[in-house]
Amino acid sequence: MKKTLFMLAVATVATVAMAQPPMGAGRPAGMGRMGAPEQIDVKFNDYVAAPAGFDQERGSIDKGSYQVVEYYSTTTDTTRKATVYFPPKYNKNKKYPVFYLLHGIGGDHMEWRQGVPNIIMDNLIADKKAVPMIIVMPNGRAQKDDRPIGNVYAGSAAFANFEKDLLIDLIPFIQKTYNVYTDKAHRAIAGLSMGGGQSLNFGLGHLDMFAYVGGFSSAPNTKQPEELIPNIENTKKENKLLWMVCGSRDNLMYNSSRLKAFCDKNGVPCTLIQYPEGEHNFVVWKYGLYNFAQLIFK
Ligand code: FER
Repeated sequence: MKKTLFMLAVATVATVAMAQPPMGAGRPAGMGRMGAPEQIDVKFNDYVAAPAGFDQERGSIDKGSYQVVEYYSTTTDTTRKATVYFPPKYNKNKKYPVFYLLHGIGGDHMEWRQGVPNIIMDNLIADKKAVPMIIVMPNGRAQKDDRPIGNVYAGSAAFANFEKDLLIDLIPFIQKTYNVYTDKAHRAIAGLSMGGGQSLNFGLGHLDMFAYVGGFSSAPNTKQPEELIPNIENTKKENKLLWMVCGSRDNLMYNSSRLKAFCDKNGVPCTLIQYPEGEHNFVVWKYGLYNFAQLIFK
């Protein structure tokens, strides 16, 4: 009872704090600090720091580019936006794999830009640590008005609804608009916070569509492990990568550690790195992108 009251109080404060999120870039302070302060015993994978400069622009290398694209969604019956990253020396005559990279509860198709995915990827590709790929950063709030305004927590259902938009509308749009591979071995999904929960839910829920799945500081929209992995042998056979990171100071850790504990118990290969002193912010998410991007399409 005491715990329930405490959680209610935390939830109420969170809702009030979220009522007027700041406009534009940046996210409300304290996001991710709420949620069950539950500790799950789990063995983390080793943390290896990213090299200095991994997120710094280098003068001497080829650069990729961003484009905001629009597609019609039958799910919402609206035109929706997505940011697309094209790798350096993008060539229409070459086929590319596609990585769907999802934002958090207060963001939209522009939020990931705070994490400079273009710089991180340009550097990785120049160093041959990642293969050239197209990265699609959609708006994961599948509803008619998909702007991150008002009480963004009230729009949680739209994050679940994005499963339809992604599978029925966005992926087919990307595949008919760009010269990309269409098999699951060339499709990855990862995201931060709400987008991490979506990636685990949709990625593990559609093993025929995504071979590589990542969750960075995944939020409480993450389904229970038994729901994510109802058939252990099938997941072991079909999934090529299940990779997670979360900050040691992030109260949302339990969403990741609960899945990691289940995987370890059942022999499902799974990585969870605890970012030392990490909070619910782009320090952890940039690290997630830097590492996840090196492990996919190989
Ligand atoms: C919650 C705490 C955090 C929650 C969502 C979040 C839906 C998401 C945070 C983010 O995306 O940054 O209780 O419930």
